[in-house]
Amino acid sequence: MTNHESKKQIIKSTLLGVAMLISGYSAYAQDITIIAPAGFDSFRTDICHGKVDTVYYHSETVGADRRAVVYTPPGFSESQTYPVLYLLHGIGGDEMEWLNNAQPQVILDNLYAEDKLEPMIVVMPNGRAMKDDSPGENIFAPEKVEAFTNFERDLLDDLIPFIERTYPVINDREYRALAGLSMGGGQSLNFGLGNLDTFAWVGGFSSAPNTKAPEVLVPNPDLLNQKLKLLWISCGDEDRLMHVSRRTHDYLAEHNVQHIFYVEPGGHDFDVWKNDLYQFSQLLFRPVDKSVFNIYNF
Ligand code: FER
Repeated sequence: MTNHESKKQIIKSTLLGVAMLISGYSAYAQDITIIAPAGFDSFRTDICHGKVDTVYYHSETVGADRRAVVYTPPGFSESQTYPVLYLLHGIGGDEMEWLNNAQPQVILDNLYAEDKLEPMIVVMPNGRAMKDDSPGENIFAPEKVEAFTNFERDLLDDLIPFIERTYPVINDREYRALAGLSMGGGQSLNFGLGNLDTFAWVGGFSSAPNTKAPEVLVPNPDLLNQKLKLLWISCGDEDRLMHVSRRTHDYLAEHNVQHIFYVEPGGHDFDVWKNDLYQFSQLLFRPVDKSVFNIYNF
């Protein structure tokens, strides 16, 4: 076992112990796996697979046709309706980043095979709302960073309406989730918490400094408790951007906003984000027991 693996194992055992103590060894606690088990991201030939497509939507915001990647679950049928997770990339990425680095379709297919996931469509857009939406030579160029902010209008006014015209989805805030990694985590918190009429499930994975200051992000803490089904904030314990997640968590805790704050072993990388997708996706579009949120806090 490598150092990293043994650390993960210790944390996993400790957490399971804590979870079992809290819940009095209930069956529920034993279902909670805080670190994704080995093989969660391995392609299996013995199960059904979802489908990954590239789509183009017209963006009035940008004045261009824009690309997005869409995953539909195994057994997808036009005669059913589905909730949607909008899943955003980081500062150096684009609409292919999740696909190329995490193979989310493999993680999700495996979860479906174990009956651990509500059927949902996952949309992976390009979060840089500008005509040349490639990362470019300087990913921190001011116009590139600004385009991440401008994506709020593209998402709300162009992409979501396109998805809802094109796919059999449920057009309701309780059936829309927004999550992302790093720069996309900041976008998810900013746009999700800023548009509670559109989203009820919000996740920031290793959120970047584009995340609004807590008092700007959450001017009305009570409203979050009323409206959100799930607010998820996670970060690797070795991530240099931890201060962003920490300050957001501290403010939420101080103002009694129910949320998950999940610190996991790892840095600013896809080992962490794959685990986040594995954990977060399983909570979506199902009844939420907010009283177990604290088992993720350690
Ligand atoms: C910064 C550091 C990191 C920042 C953004 C990032 C906008 C984004 C990192 C990522 O998306 O991986 O100061 O400012």
